[in-house]
Amino acid sequence: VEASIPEPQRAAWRKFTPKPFSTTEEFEKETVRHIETTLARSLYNCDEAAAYAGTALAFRDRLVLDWNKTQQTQTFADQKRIYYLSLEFLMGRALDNAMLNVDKKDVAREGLDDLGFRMEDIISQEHDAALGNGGLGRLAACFLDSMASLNYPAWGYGLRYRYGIFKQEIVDGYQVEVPDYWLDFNPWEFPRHDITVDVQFYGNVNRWQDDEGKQQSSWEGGEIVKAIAFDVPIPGYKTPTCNNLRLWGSKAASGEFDFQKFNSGEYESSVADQQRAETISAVLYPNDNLERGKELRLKQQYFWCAASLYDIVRRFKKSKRPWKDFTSQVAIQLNDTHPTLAIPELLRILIDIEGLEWDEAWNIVQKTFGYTNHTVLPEALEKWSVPLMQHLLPRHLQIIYDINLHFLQFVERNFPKDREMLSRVSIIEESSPQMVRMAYLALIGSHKVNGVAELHSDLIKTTIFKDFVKIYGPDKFTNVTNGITPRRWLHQANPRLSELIASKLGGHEFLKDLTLLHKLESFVDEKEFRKDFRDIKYANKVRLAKHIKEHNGVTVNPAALFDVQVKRIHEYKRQQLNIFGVIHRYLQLKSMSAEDKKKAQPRVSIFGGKAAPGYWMAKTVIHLVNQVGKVVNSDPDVGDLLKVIFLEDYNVSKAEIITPASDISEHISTAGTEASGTSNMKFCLNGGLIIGTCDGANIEITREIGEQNIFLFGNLAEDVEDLRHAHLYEKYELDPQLAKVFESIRSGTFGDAGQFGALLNGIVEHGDYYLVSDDFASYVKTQELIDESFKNTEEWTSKMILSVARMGFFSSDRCIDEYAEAIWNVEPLVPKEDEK
Ligand code: KOT
Repeated sequence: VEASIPEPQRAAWRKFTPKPFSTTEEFEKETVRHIETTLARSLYNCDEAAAYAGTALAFRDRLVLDWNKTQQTQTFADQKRIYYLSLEFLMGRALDNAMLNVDKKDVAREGLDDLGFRMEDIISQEHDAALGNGGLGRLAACFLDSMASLNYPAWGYGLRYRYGIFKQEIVDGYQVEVPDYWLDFNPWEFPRHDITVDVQFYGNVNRWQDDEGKQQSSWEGGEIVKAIAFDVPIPGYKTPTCNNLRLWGSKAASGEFDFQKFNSGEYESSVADQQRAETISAVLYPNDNLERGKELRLKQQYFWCAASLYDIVRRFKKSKRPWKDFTSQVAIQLNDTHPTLAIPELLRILIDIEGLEWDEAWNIVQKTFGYTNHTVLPEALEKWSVPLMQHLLPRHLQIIYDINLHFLQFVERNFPKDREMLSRVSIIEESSPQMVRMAYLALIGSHKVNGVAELHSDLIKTTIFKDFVKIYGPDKFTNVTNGITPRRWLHQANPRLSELIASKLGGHEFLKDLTLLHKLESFVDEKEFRKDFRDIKYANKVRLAKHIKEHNGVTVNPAALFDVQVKRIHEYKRQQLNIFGVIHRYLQLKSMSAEDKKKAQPRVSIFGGKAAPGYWMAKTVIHLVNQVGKVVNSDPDVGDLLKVIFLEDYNVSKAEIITPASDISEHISTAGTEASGTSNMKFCLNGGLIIGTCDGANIEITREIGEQNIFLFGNLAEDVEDLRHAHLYEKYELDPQLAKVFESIRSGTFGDAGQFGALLNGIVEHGDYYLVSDDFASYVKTQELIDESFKNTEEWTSKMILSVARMGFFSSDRCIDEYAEAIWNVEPLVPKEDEK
């Protein structure tokens, strides 16, 4: 308020408030101005990179105007805000999205054409913002899009990694990781050098009794690292709402200590301090569904939680409201357990700094937080060692002990006969060293816990959180099935399909209310519509075929069945099942008569995805896929009947090309392991059918689109435990067709068999934990069914159209409305014009 312009001067100010461009001419004027002044280039010196930069800056100006207005409205409205804390935001490119959201892509296309550039070339200049690993990070990005599009007052908080997820190169069939330095030119972030937070690490805790005899604690000493805010505008679709994503970067706090060092000739060591501080936000940990307990990761987590909470509390305190109002102003959602330290941090602020009593502080904390669980995989559940936490965050560890004490006393009172319960539910695991169970802490410190698909939300209640359902009752637990934003994953990635749908439904309203897609059902028998639909799918496949030709040097026939599995490489996602199925197909083709080959359905098997750098088994799978491709793609016996492609460096912008081009995509995790999956939704929304297990959101997709429109196979989640047990303790026989596949690998058909020993032995000798053999026959049979179904073009077309028509439920807009209603208790707020 102190910095606002006095009333008498506001008239002059308002006279010059910039106006957003609207015509082609105005767009060109803004773009050329930016190229010639902001970028200091000219028409003699303007490549595609400069044209991208000029275009991005022109659109950025537009966003900023809405952004300012939105933030003003939110500040003055003084109503509850959502804070979405996520260590990952997998945003992808921003320009295309910005152009579509402000509904000016056609204007820009025309303008760029006038200036001598093609829209597609300009868009592809942009570097992906790849601050995430996979589904969890992309979900956060879809949620930001939906919250803005639905006008919810919401902020995202994350880390500004200097290096996002590594770039994947395939060298001799192996994955090689290359650093992803993405910040050379990033017009979408605004450094706020004036918005900083000092974050403390290490040190020790002083405890004393104050004059009234009350126990006090304070955290002293240690070191300070500075957090600097970088703000990214998040535009909503066809609405003036533009929310904020605040990413924290780390810098050394240049206090006197450094200054002294610097002046006393310790230049090098003062620079080293600087660099050490900056490493906190240097790199995204490249593990999906895996936690490795590294100290730097814990530092990242606290750094980001502390900076974000300081910021949230600072904003609340400006309102001059009493603390009891905090929960009517602030809702914080924890994206998995990564931000769980926000719980003890808020308690520390309220108790140590603001002087609240424990009970009042605890009450505020519990009402403020909601926790989303994304996985039940044991190796992904976060635990931090007590000694590490004692060292890095001594006061937080004490607070965690206090939370645990109160909690265990509560449990003891309610379950006096169940002594075992206490050790089972304790936040502290009594191992050596002791460990802090972050999921328990997140659950205890939140008022709601949600899973991300129905099966998953049921599973967490019967497995990892079983005791907690007894303790708190079932109402603390809820389900919010994941969704995706139809703006990026339909309108942007598949503009022709979006247009076709709009032509049938009388406009693009469905992009704001995806359930309107159901109206497509009435056109399912219309001949011309069916042809248009197929033509679009074909054109998208031609585009992907071109990409494959350029990047893999392999010619694929766009008329073949495109079978796609793109996602992080993980044993539980079972890319190995897919590639074994491909080998099975290859062996069949090799032994087929010329007559039979004529009847065979041509197929292109497309894989893509990154393996965590230390995950050997996943890297082996990548290698096997590439080796199989090498053999199959050059085998004249096979020709167009089978091609095997590994697409390098799968990321969001590549997904935008791949997703609209599938006939079938694979979502084939061992039942009960994939919490939801979200790419299943993307493919289906684009008229790609699914082969999948009864896992995650596949089950709800089946319910929505009808079981005749999806290809399900394999064992059920409820039988997995028994099967695993049987493998280990009863006589175990490999599936005979899979055995043939293994024979061919072992005989060296795909290169040095030694390379694949561990992969095969995991199945043959070590219990086949992911049930590859148990599901193989059913998988192969289902793939054969797909071949037959695909040959029947009319049948297939109906399946595609009905799938799209019935996918309305899976919009992330629906998710956000569910969170807003059941967890956050917040209302939308539409930005107002500054009153004149
Ligand atoms: C866990 C630890 C570190 C990094 C990522 C994870 C993680 C990712 N846990 N679950 N996920 C995925 O989240 C998606 C969004 O909810 C789900 O669709 C997917 O099934 C999870 O595997």
